[in-house]
Amino acid sequence: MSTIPTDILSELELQSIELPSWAFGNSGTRFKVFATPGTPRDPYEKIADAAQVHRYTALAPTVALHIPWDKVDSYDDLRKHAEDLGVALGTINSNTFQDDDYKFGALTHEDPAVRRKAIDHHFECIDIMHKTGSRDLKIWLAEGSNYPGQADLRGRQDRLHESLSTIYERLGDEQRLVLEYKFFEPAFYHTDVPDWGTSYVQCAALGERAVVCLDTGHHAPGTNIEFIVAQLLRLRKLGSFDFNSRFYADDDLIVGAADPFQLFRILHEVNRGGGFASESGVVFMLDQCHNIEQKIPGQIRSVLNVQEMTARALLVDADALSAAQRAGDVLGANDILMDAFYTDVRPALADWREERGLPRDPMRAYAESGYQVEIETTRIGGTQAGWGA
Ligand code: RM4
Ligand code: MN
Repeated sequence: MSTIPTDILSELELQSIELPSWAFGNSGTRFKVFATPGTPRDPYEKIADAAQVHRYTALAPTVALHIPWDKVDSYDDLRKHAEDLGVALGTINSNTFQDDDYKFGALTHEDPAVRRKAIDHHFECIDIMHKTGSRDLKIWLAEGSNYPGQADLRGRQDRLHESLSTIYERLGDEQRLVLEYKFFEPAFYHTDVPDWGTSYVQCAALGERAVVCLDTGHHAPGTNIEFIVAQLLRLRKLGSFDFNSRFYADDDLIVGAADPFQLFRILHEVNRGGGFASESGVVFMLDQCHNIEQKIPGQIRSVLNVQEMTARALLVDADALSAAQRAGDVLGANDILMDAFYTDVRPALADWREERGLPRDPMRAYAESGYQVEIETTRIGGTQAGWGA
């Protein structure tokens, strides 16, 4: 008998994880970018690689784009290309962190001309969203200061609000603004959107279609991320995840690789808060870079990790857990949660795949497919994910 009951197996059917186009380009640390053979040379090839992940897992039907890294002449054409390969275009990510004008900020800059330029970039992203059929505009800002006294912290929050309002007003009725936070980097002393509270405050001031993006790598070590998930779901402000894992800072490693138990705890709170229901609007995206491993298998492993920990989270006996909580049964409650976490769901998920005409072992099926050999021999001169492309 399967370790996963049928109702949970059918719930897993609904899972969809969005892939970042930049995961397929070369990327590295600030010390070195190692080129990987077969790297995509343009957005079309990134989408083709992303489609491979979906093909072997049925878990990744959409691909997020980053502007300007994924700029093309015709978005209609790119959209059709994606559809022909069985995937769709997803979130559009803006970029205000690679231009000299933004040295002292973009949406928060003292100079209205610089703010205007950054706002116009977001307008361009919204125009693209209309063509790609994307719902979400995701904004991560590299803004802050390095030395106490350098910047007017308070004035920058006011300008941020003003700039975000102008962008928000421009969105279509079905579109959303998703604001991502990160506790440090590239600025070292203060960051304008460092935490979920600031993102929440800025989003709440905009309106219902402004929501928070939680990147799992963007917290100080030891932060209880599942608590933030529970809180944002309560407030109906959890817009999306950027999944990855980290040992020390913003490492962008394979989700669930560093701490599978943390991923389980996060997904348990997603389940508790109704975040798996499509009405919740929560997008489960990866934000990862594979700098020494092969990129397509890196993404296949990642979506399988999310599926595996989702299955375990769905296995938590909710009634027994709340009975134990109400009874003050400290260790009993903990046991119930740990029982689900320790359940090996891998054989049952292999069966799940087989029943749906998918390979039992997607990593192996991809390795044996010949796709990797083909891209390594035919693609010459693949580019970096973004920086220096
Ligand atoms: C940031 C953040 C964003 C990503 C940029 C490149 O740390 O995670 O999501 O778009 O990096
Ligand atoms: Mn991110």
